[in-house]
Amino acid sequence: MAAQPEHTALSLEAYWMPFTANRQFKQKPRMLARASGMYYETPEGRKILDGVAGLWCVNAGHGRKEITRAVAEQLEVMDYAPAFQVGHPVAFELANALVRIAPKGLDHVFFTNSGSESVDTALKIALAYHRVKGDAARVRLLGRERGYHGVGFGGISVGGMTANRKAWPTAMIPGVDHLAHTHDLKRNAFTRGLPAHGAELADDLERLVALHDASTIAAVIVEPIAGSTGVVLPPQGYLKRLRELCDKHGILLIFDEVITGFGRTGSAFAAQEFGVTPDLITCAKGLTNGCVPMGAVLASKTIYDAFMQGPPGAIELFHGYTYSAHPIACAAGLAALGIYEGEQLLTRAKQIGPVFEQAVHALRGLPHVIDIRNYGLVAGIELDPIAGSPGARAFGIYLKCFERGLLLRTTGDIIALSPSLIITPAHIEELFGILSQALKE
Ligand code: PXG
Repeated sequence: MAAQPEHTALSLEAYWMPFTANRQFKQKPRMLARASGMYYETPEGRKILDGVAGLWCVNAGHGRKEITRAVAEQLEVMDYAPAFQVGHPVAFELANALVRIAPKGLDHVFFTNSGSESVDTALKIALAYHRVKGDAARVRLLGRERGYHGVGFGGISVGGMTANRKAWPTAMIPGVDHLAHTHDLKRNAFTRGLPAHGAELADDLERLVALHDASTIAAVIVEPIAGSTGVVLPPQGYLKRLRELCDKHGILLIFDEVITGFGRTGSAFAAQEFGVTPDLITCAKGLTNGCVPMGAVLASKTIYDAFMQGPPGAIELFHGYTYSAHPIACAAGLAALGIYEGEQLLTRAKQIGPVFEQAVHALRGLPHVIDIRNYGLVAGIELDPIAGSPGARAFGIYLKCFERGLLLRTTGDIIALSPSLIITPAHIEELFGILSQALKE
């Protein structure tokens, strides 16, 4: 392997890092240089256990040679093909492969390059769908408090993350409203699996229908499990109730499965795990095992067919990206799906989940831990904030863990864990050994 440049010799100034405290980072950088299986390695050769599958995306573990080969071969055969008015076989193959693992009825795929683009695409499809059906008054989009749907203008508008709404208050697209969130520590703290209380919060949709009238509402978008705002699980029965209410009012239901897709919950998609089929699913991340940027929107036959009614020769959906279905991303996606299916990773969270659950709930009672919640291979550990310094407690743990060889994510004072689906009991022991030590101190 080629020698890695010493990060101390690198100028760090030019790169404006995303979602990062740039000045703090550049004072004391944390660099990753290599990755294999469950581990990263720093430029100095220190191993770091990856507790978050990169950023919820490397579901089959790092450095999968099957994907490397597929990408290299595709680059040799055809590096790029235009996405508009011509096709290439791998795009159709990947769409077919996705439909095979998708919830029944979601049988069409629109390709994007990220979760954010998937969200904006799904919202645009929802608006256009009602229009092509002659129901053009349905223009409102509903999200949920504490939702995260990426960083596009559509995504931050339906999202319920305060920091986004504060930074760009006038950039919100019009006609958006929000359901109440479902996070309820009083009733549900330290629940294993789905919380018992809160199905009735889905009825908040009735409040918005009463306010705006159903005839103006196009779609509701929610994450089946909210990730970025701190692992918020759906109360038992909540998603079913939301589906019923959407049906009652002719509103489309969109599941943002950017983090729950590709086996995180123990099924290919959370929709299958929770037995609720939305009209549209957004996904990204695990689609290519995080190797190549790619996202997708899965759409129902009803939605797709509604668009296929216009004059022949007319473009049915005026939308797409230069890199939609990029051949390299498609090759990576096909190889990733091949690994997921070949190694039964899409359901592996069901087998290893109980070990993970036991280990995470063993942190109960450690200093400042006010909640622990988990489902499949995702967990949230909520800490009591330091008065006047929200987020500081959890970020302190993050830094300590990094020094000791564990990569976590934190959001506010919530630690999120979302390891690759290949995690073993030995890795789980190592992960929670480091984390519990950091919490104890
Ligand atoms: N929807 C959901 C539900 C997401 O979690 C996006 C959309 C946007 O995807 P892109 O590919 O545009 O980033 C996401 C992204 C974290 C974290 O630490 C989560 C995300 C991104 C970065 C960090 O929780 N999710």
